[in-house]
Amino acid sequence: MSSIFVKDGKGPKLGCTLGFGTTLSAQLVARAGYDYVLIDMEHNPVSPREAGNLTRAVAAASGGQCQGLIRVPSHGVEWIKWALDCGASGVVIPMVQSADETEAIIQRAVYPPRGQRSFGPALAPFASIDPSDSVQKYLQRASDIAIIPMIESLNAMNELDAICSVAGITTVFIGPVDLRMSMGLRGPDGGEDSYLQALTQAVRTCKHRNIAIGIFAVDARACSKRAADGFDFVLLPGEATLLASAARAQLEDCTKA
Ligand code: 3PY
Ligand code: MG
Repeated sequence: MSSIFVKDGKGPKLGCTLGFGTTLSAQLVARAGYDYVLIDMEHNPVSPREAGNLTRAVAAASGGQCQGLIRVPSHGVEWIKWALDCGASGVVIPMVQSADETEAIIQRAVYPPRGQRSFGPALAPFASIDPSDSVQKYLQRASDIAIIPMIESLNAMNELDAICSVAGITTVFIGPVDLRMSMGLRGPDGGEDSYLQALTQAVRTCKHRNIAIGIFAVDARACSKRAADGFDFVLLPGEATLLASAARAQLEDCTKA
C-alpha cells in the first residue's frame, strides 16, 4: 500500500480539494493541517503548469506534511505524465470502469519493467522539501506514488474486485456524486439502502485486498459517517465552498450583532 494513506489510529486521513489554481489559497489550505490536498484539474480549468506550482507550494507551506495529489481530467498519457513529472505524491484518475482501463493507466504511470512511463521527472525534486533531492532520489521513491482510480459508477463498483487486483493499485477513491447519479440517485450523500450497501461492499472488498479506500464527503456529518464505515481517507470540499460559507457566516454574524 502507498504510504500516503496508511492510518495512524487517528481516523481517516483528511484532504481538501483545491480548485482555484492559485498558490496563495493552496498555501492557506496546506497550513491548516490537512493530510493531503486534491488539486483538481477534472472540474476546474487548472493547467498542468498551475498544478505543478500548487504541488510545490503545498509541500513548502506544510513542511512536507501535506501531500499533493493531482486529479487529472482524463486517462490520457499526457495528463498523467505532467502530473507525475511535477512531483505529485499521487495521481487520481476519474471515471475508471474496468480492470483493462486500470491496466492501461498503470502502463502510463509506472516505470518499466511493470509499465511504460517515460523517464523525465525534471521538476519532481522541487516538490520535495529536502534540498538534496534529485531526479535519482525521485526514481527510488517513485514506487510509493499512489495511482488512484476513481470508482464512480455502478458498473465500476461491480468491477471493483477486478480493478483492485491490477498489480500496482494500492488505493481507490469513490466519487459519491457520480456514483449516485449512475444509481438513479441525486446529491452527494444519502441514506438509501442500495447506496449504503454499495459503500459497505466496497470497503469490504478493499480491506480484503489491503487496498486503501477513500471517498468524497460533502460536510463534517458525511465525513463522520464515512469514517464509521471504515474509509481510510476522506476528501472534503474546497476553496469555493469554504469561501462562500465563511463569507455568508461573517455577514450573518455582523448583521445579527
Ligand atoms: C464525485 O463525487 O463524483 C467526485 O468526483 C468527488 O470528487
Ligand atoms: Mg466525480
